[in-house]
Amino acid sequence: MEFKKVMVAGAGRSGVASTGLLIRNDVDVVLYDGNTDIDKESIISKLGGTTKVEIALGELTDEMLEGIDLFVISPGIPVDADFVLKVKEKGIPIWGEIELAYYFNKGTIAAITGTNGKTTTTTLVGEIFKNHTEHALVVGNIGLPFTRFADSTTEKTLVALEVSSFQMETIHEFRPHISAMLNLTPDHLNRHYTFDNYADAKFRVTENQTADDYMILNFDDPETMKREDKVRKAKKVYFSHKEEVSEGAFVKDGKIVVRRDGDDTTILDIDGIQILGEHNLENVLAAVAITFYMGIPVETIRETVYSFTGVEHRIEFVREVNDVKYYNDSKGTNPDAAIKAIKAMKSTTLLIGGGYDKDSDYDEWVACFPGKVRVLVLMGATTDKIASCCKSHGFNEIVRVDSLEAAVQYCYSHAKPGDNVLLSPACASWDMFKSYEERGTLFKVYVNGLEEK
Ligand code: UMA
Repeated sequence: MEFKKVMVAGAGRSGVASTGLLIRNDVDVVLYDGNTDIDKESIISKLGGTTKVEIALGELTDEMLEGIDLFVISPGIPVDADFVLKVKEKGIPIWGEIELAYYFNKGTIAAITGTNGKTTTTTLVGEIFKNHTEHALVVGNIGLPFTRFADSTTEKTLVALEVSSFQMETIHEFRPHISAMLNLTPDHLNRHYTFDNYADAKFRVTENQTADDYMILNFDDPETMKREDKVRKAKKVYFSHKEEVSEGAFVKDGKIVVRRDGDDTTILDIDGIQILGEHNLENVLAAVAITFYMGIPVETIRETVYSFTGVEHRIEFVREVNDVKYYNDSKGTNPDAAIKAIKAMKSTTLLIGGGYDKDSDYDEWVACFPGKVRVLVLMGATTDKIASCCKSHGFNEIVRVDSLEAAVQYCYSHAKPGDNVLLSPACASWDMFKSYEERGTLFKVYVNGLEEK
């Protein structure tokens, strides 16, 4: 590597994986984190007990930056944080984890972004890749850092990569062969400030693509299509469940068809899809388009879609207790995702919501409660904000609790036979939990502990 001494900022999943990659490739690394409570021993043990890393905690000083010729930042660190601006002023290049992984990568990448559906689509694309070749990787924002595996890729590797807006803010040369924009609704506005900034960050996924590459776009999503001229060189491919597109995947007579250069190929029957809801049909269409243009045989795509049952924490059925169904949608971390979960419920629902404040607007979410949500059980930092939004919509069935366990207990005591209990917070988890996975896993623990009456 052309860099001699690299500082990796953020000692979470992303930073630890980037540090490991650099150590494996004989680069000197300083792993930095602003949090002084971090246990150095546990980081070293995550890195396999290496002695080759220096760990620096607390305020970032000039001394710590001495000799550093590259700064790699984790997605959770804002690019306008004071210490990052200081690094920029010193003229040290700043890369995100995805750029670092790309530097080492030799495989062919399908990068999937958009506000919602990323994890389901990336997982399905990954399953299709895995059924086609033993050289498949499913990585990125999905929870497995790309840097953990980037240096073990070969020309044969197919990479299904979920990318977030945060990860796209810090790319330079990253160039996926296929990129996909699933949809755009406001999210992470506390970091990006405006919806346009957020959308621009996501569209950077195509900025280095060439005429040999493809960008897959959701034809039914107005905010995506409004910005399609951001696709400069890549060939544009669409997907739609509403109409026939000139190039790409669509639904015709109950089947998914791909039209490529004017030739139609029937891929599968939509009746064979097991994951429910219109949003999941969109995810399947996207996955079909991505894998078809990656050159995967139709039969592999079809068989994998037919056997795919969805991902953890996304409208995941947990259990039925006393004739009440419990669903874990901890991945419903923004209002748009949470609306989809409410719409997927077939009967009245006790909804558990609230969490970390990302400056979201909850109006549309609350507006879809009538006729669906009987009670909203609120917890977390956004409790007051959501409660006042409910009030302005005339929705008064609100209960406040101070823990997820209390929320589950309230629902258990008050649900009637035939009801659903849905954890779909419309907020990130970071005020009370480490991650949405931890929130969802705990929810399942509490639900699995409930007794039949
Ligand atoms: N930190 C600082 N200074 C700061 C902010 C954070 O030092 O100003 C430190 C924290 O003390 C902590 C570390 O940075 O030790 C945390 O790093 P991180 O927040 O980047 O978390 P990771 O565990 O590395 O996880 C990140 C992604 N997290 C975020 O984007 C917030 C994970 O996405 C991703 O799976 C992982 O890298 C692997 O690539 C999660 C996510 O919530 C799932 N993503 C958002 C979303 O999907 O909506 C974008």
